[in-house]
Amino acid sequence: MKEIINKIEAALATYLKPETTPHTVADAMAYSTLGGGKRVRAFLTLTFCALCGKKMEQALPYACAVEMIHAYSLIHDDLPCMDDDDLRRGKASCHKEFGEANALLAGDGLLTKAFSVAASSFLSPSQNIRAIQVLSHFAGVEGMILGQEMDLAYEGKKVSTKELLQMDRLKTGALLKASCLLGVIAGNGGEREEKAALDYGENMGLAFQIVDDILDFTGEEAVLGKPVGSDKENQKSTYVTILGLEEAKKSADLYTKKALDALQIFGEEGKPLAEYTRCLLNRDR
Ligand code: GRG
Repeated sequence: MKEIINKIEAALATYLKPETTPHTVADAMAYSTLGGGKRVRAFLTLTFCALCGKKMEQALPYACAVEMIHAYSLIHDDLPCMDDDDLRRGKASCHKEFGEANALLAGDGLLTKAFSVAASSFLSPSQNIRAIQVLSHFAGVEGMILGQEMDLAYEGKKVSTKELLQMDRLKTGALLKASCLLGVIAGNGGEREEKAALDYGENMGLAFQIVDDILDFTGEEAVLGKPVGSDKENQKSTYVTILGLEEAKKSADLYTKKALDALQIFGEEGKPLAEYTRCLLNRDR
């Protein structure tokens, strides 16, 4: 795993080399993207490519594109007009380090660059076009952005489990789903693999967000690298604030199990990803 993560870090660093564009916003983009984060999304892209029988390296541009979109979402999510968080990945959040306007631009820069990275990958033009469509659909106004809109609209309101589920599916699940699907596209997988990637991403995404909610309640700021208790402070609707800790844990178990079921089609080859998925359920950051 360490080897795979190193490949991702190295590829991201080549795309975000400050010397190619030496100015504050480029520095802010590199600051928020490099040297932090678990790289879950990029890891999924590379892994699904390998599960389709191809070298995982060929999915690196798509994996970096999805990590850039993720980094942009975190920068914007931390802004005072959103969650107003000062700490991210164990260091000052982007707007605390570079100022609000530069942080906004750094997010915009990462979002835009992600599409250029996907478009100029060495895969076929039809794969690149599909990858761009997938990224814009799942990260866009029908996906992650809509989820974030719901998150803001639900602040201070009592929401149903169904509404909560839909918000999480979009806010967090959509980009994770896209990460898996991008791996299948890079690996030239077929309908069967695409379906497995979507099923896995859907359920793993829900489990991932529920654990994120649990960590906001039970985690330690020093380990998490971001503030704890911010959901309660911001009157957010989460699995923990709505259903309580025990029910939240049960739901995370349930969706992890469903995610693992989706990997069955890969047989033995799917076992390392299954193990990784179980580790995510028990993560502390
Ligand atoms: C367009 C102004 C504007 C804002 C967009 C879309 C958006 C803001 C925010 C996305 C919503 C969001 C941040 C959801 C949380 C998803 C989540 C669980 C993030 C944490 O992911 P990890 O744990 O983080 O993978 P690391 O740091 O490990 O990469």
